[in-house]
Amino acid sequence: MSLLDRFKKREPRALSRIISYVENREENYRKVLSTLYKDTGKAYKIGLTGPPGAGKSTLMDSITEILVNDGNRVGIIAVDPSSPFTGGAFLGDRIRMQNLSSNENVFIRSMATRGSMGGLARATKDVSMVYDAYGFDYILIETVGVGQVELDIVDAADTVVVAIVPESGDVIQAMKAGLMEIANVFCVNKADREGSDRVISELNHLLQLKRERADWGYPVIPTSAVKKEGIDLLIKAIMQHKDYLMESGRFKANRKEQIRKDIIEHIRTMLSANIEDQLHSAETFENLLEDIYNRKNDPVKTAMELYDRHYSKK
Ligand SMILES: Nc1nc2c(ncn2[C@@H]2O[C@H](COP(=O)(O)OP(=O)(O)OP(=O)(O)O)[C@@H](O)[C@H]2O)c(=O)[nH]1
Ligand SMILES: [Mg+2]
Repeated sequence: MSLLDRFKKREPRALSRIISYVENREENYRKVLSTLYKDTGKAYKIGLTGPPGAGKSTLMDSITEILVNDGNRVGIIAVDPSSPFTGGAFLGDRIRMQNLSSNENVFIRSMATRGSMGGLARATKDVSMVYDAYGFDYILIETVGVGQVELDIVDAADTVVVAIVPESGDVIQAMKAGLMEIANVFCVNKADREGSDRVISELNHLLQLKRERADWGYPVIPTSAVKKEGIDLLIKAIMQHKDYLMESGRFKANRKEQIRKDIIEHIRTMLSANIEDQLHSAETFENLLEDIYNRKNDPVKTAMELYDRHYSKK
């Protein structure tokens, strides 16, 4: 049986192989993705982000448990842009998620920085597509909300949950990191600790204006991931957001916008991979460099001419 056949039969090892294949950008990986596309479109994607240590992995664990008990298949992507290899925090994540990883309806993949940061966001989207084709009902993407890459990653989700904790300054930190803009649902985790009421009212206050201007309520849900409290309400809020997206037509609009970005991103990656090859294979390139160095030509004009010759179809 071919790898793709085994994938279609939902063999976890085939899933692993295809993910690695796509992640490592192996030859023809685009063809594989393209073949899989027709089987996608059924999974709902939930992004979970927030400051380091907010309890995101613990939340994912509790959310997954409920979703799986309801008969869903769940694929998890844990992104750690700061870690160049799988270790440290991931080890903790793995131990935490041990119960789940032995469940046949749950699949967990950790992803660390590979090549460029943009590459990580791309790989996350590709893996999420593979998950979708495999037949997961929900795809959960965890990432630390600290930079643009993370924002790009959650941008590929349908519902974005931002988790913050009662530690002082967390709301302000979240605002600075741009998390307030991308959140659809807020979760104040570690609500078993002191100070959560203050954070909740701070958040509610900040969201007042946003709520008035929108037709979505931006709920704030207190949770305790370790005590498994409030998780059902958090899931309910996520499902309400899902319904809201579907009924308002925003789901389709958002997905089409994601597709648009995807196409442009694929083309951009192909072009930039190709551009150096093209230029270096041109015999005259060395002469061009010499001429530019000697001020007989200039880099801008050269770039425009080369672009016209290689890429623009008039
Ligand atoms: N008191 C309390 N502790 C919690 C709660 N949720 C998580 N923790 C603890 O907080 C620590 C960090 O939890 P993680 O789930 O690893 O947090 P994270 O956001 O995934 O962390 P990074 O991925 O490293 O950014 C762990 O020691 C958890 O046990 C909670 O609701 N209450
Ligand atoms: Mg984590």
